[in-house]
Amino acid sequence: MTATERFIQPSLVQEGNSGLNESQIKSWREQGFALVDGLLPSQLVHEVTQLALSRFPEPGSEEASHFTDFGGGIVFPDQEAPFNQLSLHPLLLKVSSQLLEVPVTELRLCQSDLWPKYGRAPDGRDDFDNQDQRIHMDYPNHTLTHPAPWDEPEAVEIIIYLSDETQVGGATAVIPREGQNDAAYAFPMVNTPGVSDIPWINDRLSAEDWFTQHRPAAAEFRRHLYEREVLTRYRQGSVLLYRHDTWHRGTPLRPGTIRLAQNLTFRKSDASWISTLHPGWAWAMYKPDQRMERLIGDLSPDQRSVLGFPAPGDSYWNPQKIDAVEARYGTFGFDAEPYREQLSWTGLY
Ligand SMILES: O=C(O)CCC(=O)C(=O)O
Ligand SMILES: [Fe+2]
Repeated sequence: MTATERFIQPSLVQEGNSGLNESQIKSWREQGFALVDGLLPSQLVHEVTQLALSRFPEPGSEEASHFTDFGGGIVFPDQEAPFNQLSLHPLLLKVSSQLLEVPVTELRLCQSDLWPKYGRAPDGRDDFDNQDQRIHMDYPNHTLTHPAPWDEPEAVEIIIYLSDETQVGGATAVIPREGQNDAAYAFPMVNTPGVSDIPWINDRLSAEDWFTQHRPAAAEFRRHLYEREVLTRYRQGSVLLYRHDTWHRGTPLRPGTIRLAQNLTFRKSDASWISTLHPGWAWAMYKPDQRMERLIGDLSPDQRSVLGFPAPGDSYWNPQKIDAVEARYGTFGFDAEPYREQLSWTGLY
């Protein structure tokens, strides 16, 4: 394959906010990913991009040269609304519900962070450098167990790109799964850093050196993975839908550039072994700016349920609890009606 053939272009989602089309769903279910465009409103994508650019160092600056790994990103819930709105955008919830085949109320947000990646020359990269990543799966730092068999997916992983690949490079490389008997995806999937006694190395050259020295058979297996890579030709607002058990990696950016990407995971509510990646809602409720409380007030009942807030009709609710929660959040615009309505429908009260 030539380099241009290895690039894949995003495909447009269905019109009228109807989410993914059949072939996008099939691509995610069978190959382990779908790269889509037109899902998210460009105005909101633009606002979040501007917000992020104002928070992170300029490319080429001394400060930027210290961003060689993760951390220091914007995490959910942020003090500014656009980031939170994008994290819980109804169309992200819709596509996750399409892919996992559960109602939105049975989804849980367990990651939303936005981080910058800066293009740098190849010299001086340490083991943890994220510029030229080793091929990997993401599950080792998300789940306490091992991903369930392929046809029982428990989570959707998402990258929202806020930059343009033709300007900054840094495509995500993905290995399309080729059917039930694809050796690359044979169960259990353990030839990835951070699993068993394989050290958590991020940099491609260091990681593959380690495999060559300590696990020659796995090194050979991984060499075949690299040969099968396809590259995402993303634009600003493109969305990569993938999985914790999809082989993939970040590839180098053009030196002197910045790439912004937001990573999210929605899991099924009963998959409690998939952990929330960042400090989470509880620490946010310790902030004097009351960002979490304001957010609870603003969200729809479906969006709240994705944070673990009981949905209307949940057996948690009774009139006393609804009154109490309304007393807590009423000043933030919380509307208790949908919760009351569903109570009366159950006929219990
Ligand atoms: O940078 C990318 O495109 C992918 C990043 C990634 O795979 C990761 O951080 O685990
Ligand atoms: Fe990854």
